[in-house]
Amino acid sequence: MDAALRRSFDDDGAVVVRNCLDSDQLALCRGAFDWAVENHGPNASMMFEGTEQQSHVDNANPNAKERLDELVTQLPFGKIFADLWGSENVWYFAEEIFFKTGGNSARTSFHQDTSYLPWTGKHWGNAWISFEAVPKKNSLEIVKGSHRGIQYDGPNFTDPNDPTSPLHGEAAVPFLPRLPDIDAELARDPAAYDILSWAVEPGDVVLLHPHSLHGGAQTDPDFPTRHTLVLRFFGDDATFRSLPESNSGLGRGGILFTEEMDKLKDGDRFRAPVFKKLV
Ligand SMILES: O=C(O)CCC(=O)C(=O)O
Ligand SMILES: [Fe+2]
Repeated sequence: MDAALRRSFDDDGAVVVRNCLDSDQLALCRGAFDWAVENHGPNASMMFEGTEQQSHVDNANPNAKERLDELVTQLPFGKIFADLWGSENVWYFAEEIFFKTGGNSARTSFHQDTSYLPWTGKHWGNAWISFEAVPKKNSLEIVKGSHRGIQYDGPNFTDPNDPTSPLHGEAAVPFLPRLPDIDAELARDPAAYDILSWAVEPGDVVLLHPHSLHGGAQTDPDFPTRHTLVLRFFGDDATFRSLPESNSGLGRGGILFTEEMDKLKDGDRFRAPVFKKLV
């Protein structure tokens, strides 16, 4: 792997890999996406439910696990993340589905996945795979270098007009600071944050560290539909870090793989036999 790519991931928290997936691999990913939309799992939800801007999200569908564990053996991410992180081992965590349609889906508000998932460490990565040619204005956006920054509270994705409405809230232990309203600040001053985003073609994949502040741009009449499959991976430097105690509805280990998370203590290596080892 190109040393520059490794350095960019380390410094910036995200890189784009052009032509990462060939057409056969992309077709396998699309098959998994379509199956997931037809077969909602217990964690499926509507982002901004009940508004015109709602969009479909599903996360770690247990009914898709076998199929996705098989899929990731056909994809290059084990090797790519081993090289990108400098990790001896790479495991697959699970998928997330983002389906925005109707030409008016709100953006996925800026957030860190680590507000919802009990994770810390350097060796974490999301592979963001979209099946359309996505213009830059509708693509994933990452605050450059924020994977090295503090942990914020996450948005609860209930009100598209309030992109920072807190998930854990004031009473949470430990308290996490409320997110800045990155979109509002950028509207006032485009230089307020250094934002990374790329126009992508089918087969290009954005790799990002899930602690980075990131958001998925809205759809609009020029680009009405986005189908995105996110696959998450971790390596040697991946540690369990419990979520705040709060009335968010998430337990200390989140809502995914709770049985496995219950066995882990703060500071334990993030390991469980349920996660498929790729490298
Ligand atoms: O595609 C999106 O809208 C959001 C993606 C995201 O949040 C993620 O990859 O974790
Ligand atoms: Fe995310």
